[in-house]
Order: sequence, then structure tokens, then C-alpha cells
Amino acid sequence: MASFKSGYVGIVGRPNVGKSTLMNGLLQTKLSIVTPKAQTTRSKVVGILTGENYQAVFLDTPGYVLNPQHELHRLMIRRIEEVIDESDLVVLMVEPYGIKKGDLTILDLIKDRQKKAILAINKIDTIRKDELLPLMDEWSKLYDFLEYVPISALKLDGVDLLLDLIVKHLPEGEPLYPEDYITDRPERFFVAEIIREKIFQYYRQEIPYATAVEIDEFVEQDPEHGDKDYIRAIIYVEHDSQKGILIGKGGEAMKRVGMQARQEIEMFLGRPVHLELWVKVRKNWRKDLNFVRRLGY
Ligand SMILES: Nc1nc2c(ncn2[C@@H]2O[C@H](COP(=O)(O)OP(=O)(O)OP(=O)(O)O)[C@@H](O)[C@H]2O)c(=O)[nH]1
Ligand SMILES: [Mg+2]
Repeated sequence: MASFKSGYVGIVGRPNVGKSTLMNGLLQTKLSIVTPKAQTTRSKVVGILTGENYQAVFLDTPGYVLNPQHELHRLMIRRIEEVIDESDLVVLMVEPYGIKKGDLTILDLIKDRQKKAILAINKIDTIRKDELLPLMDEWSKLYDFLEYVPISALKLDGVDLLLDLIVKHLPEGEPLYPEDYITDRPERFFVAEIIREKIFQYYRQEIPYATAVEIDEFVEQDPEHGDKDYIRAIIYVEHDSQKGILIGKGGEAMKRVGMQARQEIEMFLGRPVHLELWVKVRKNWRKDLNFVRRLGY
């Protein structure tokens, strides 16, 4: 009988390289939020994939910020270090446009801990095939990766192969979670993330970065709302001016966020919800360690 394999697989890399896209592709579920902006993911997102003879617990992480500017950034970096520590296998994800300083900083964390690692070169749909070999060659001089896998997480190209190789290098062991689990984070975490994703998609410049979402109330099948779930979320910004931009003229901008978020939350939960959004100013919240912690980062 074939033995069972299981373990934690950390997905790490610079901001915006496609880590969350890969995790969703591996799970074939939209679990981790994805936007075109860097620093979308702020915490560890657990995604569990159970197959016939394996269970891989994927840990999506924030992108590594090279110049941390506040407590939120510092916590994001700490999460990456923790994930590398707890991983049985690390997937270092990079872009195919040359080796960057941020790549090397993360590689050092892997090297220091002598972790088993696979290099995933993502976004190969954006380059010529003949650019790949020289790049893999350069990477192979920096660390003894177990595998070098070119992929396009977006087009799901090479993702099956990557999964096979991940499973190949997982240690033998019993499942870590019940086989029908896809995550260990609560629904309210994902609800807050979906709202944050819409804010990242709709607003520009500093607004998304100065924003945090907290679920203030979550009542399942609240009779007061026609048996829909009732969810009240608070959107924090750092300054009064940001509050105005977020709400928009006549509340139009916020309405759009609310509508899009509600639709996606309903898909995620598989049931109808009544979503209420409130915007509050919390001066410089990103510098307030206690507050950042309270938000779950
Ligand atoms: N062309 C192309 N774009 C991709 C690919 N994978 C991801 N992207 C895009 O890259 C952007 C960032 O993707 P994410 O998955 O959010 O990246 P991330 O590494 O999780 O980013 P952070 O959470 O900010 O660290 C999105 O616009 C994705 O659609 C790919 O294989 N090819
Ligand atoms: Mg991400």
C-alpha cells in the first residue's frame, strides 16, 4: 500500500509575484484574495488540499516588504518568517524578469534554516521560452532547490506538475486536518478579506494601504433581516480625507464596494447576506501594534 504524505507548504516571495493566485489554483477555489496591487495579502492564509494519498497544507503569505514603515509591515515580515519556520517544504515564488533584491532577502531566510525548497518561476505567459533556461541556471547557483518549475499560476500552466512535485517531496505522515477541511480560518476572516479585496480593486494610491476591515457583527440567519445572515463590517482609514474618498459623492463609491463584496460573500458562504459597511477614522492605525494585532494581522 502506498504511504500517506502530509505537511505544511509555505508559499513565499516578493509582493505581487502571484502567491495567492497559485494557492487558489492549487485548491481550485478562490480562498486568498488577489489584486493587481502589491501587498494585498497581509497575514497567513491556510489552504488545505487533501488527495488520495496526501494532504498538503498550503500557507499563503504576505509579500516581503523590504523597507518596513510601520507595525503592520513588521508583522507581515514576521508572519513570513514564522511560515518558513513551520513549513516542511517551502515554495519560493519569483517572477521571470531577473533576480531581485527582495528575492535574495527571502532566499536568505530559507538558507539560514536550510529548508527544503522548490523554486516556482511564475508568469511565464509573459516571457519568451528561451529566457527561462538562463534564469533557472542563475537561480541554481544560489541554492540547491529540489526542483525548478516554470508556471503560469494565472493560466494554470504547470500547476499540476508543481503539485506533483510538492507531493513527491512531502514527508510521510498522517493527515493534519480532517479531509473535508479547506482552511482553518473562520468565515469572518474571509468575509473581511473579500471586502478588502474590493477596496484594493476600486481605490488608488494610499487608500487601500491605509484601510483595514473588521467584522463587528456576524449573525447567522438573523430573522430581523429575513433570515439572511447579518454582517456589519467597519472599514478603518487613517485620516478624515480618506474617509471622504472611500464613501464618495452621495455614498456612491461605498455602495459599489458593498454590492460587489456582498455578491462575492454570498458565493463564498453559499447563502444570502445583508451587509452593512461603516467607515471609521483611526489615526495612524498601522503604527499601533495593539490595534494591528486586534485586526488579526
Ligand atoms: N500574467 C500573469 N499574471 C499573473 C500570474 N499570476 C498572478 N498574476 C497576476 O499578478 C497579480 C498579483 O497576484 P497575487 O496572486 O495577488 O500576488 P501575490 O504574490 O499574492 O501578491 P501579495 O499578496 O501582494 O504579496 C494579479 O494581478 C494576478 O492576476 C501569471 O501567471 N501570469
Ligand atoms: Mg497575496
